[in-house]
Amino acid sequence: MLVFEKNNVDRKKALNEMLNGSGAFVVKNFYTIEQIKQARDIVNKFADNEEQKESHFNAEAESSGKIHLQQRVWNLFNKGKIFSELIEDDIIFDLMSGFLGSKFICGSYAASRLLPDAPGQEPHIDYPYWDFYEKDSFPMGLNSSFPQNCQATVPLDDCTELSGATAYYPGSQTNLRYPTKEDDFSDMQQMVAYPGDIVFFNGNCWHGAMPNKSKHQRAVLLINFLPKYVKPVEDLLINLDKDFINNCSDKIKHLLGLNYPYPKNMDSSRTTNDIGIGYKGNK
Ligand SMILES: O=C(O)CCC(=O)C(=O)O
Ligand SMILES: [Fe+2]
Repeated sequence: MLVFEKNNVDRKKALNEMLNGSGAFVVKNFYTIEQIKQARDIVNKFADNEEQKESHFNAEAESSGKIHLQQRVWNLFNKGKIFSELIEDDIIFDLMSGFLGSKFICGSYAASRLLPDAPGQEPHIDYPYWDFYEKDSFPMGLNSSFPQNCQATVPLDDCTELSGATAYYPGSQTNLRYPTKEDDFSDMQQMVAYPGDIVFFNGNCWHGAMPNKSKHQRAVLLINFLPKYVKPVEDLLINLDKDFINNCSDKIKHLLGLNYPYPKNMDSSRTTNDIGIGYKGNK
């Protein structure tokens, strides 16, 4: 995993690392500890007080009666201003524009909290490939030559080998395939990172949360980014009120897909000619 500081992120190297290299990189000291503390307090408040929410790849936790030791807090856009502040960073926009196209969107913005003794997840790949084990539901010829997702992980606690830092199999993103029980995971590494850091990885890279064997909680923010044309996994708009939409920044509108108007009600559109470069109409 390549390592950068906030003031020396090499965009070309970083994006190449995600597509062709290990699949992941970390930017150290990206956020202030104060920002992370604010986010952590809110995540903990929701995780402590809300009922268990849907999560994924946790068959082991479920069958061993430990599913409650891993918790999700979904749709962070409506849970505090700090979450907009963290995601609308210029460097994130620059990196995601290069990786997924300038009209990239946010597909999901959640937190994953592992309490002590939480089991890990099964190795998997992320949305839109998270059910790629049903390969016949995907187009023929689909491969990993270009990215259709990117994951960002923002540690709210120390993510160490002991506390269950996300494990990944370096380079596995270069051959798009859903991992199976028969695969050898002995070369797995962990994305060790600390509050203030942000980790980016190609969601086609085999990965999963590891067991939390420490005595403290391990919470992270999990952000899924997608190209403009992929249907987001989380319905982020449904719980956002009009005030939020009217008052949020252009970057948040961009992330919510509001700058890309499809599907559109063509019957009520007032535009008579929209898409096209217009060369025949040029005088
Ligand atoms: O919590 C983690 O470390 C990773 C979570 C993850 O990969 C997922 O839920 O898709
Ligand atoms: Fe994942």
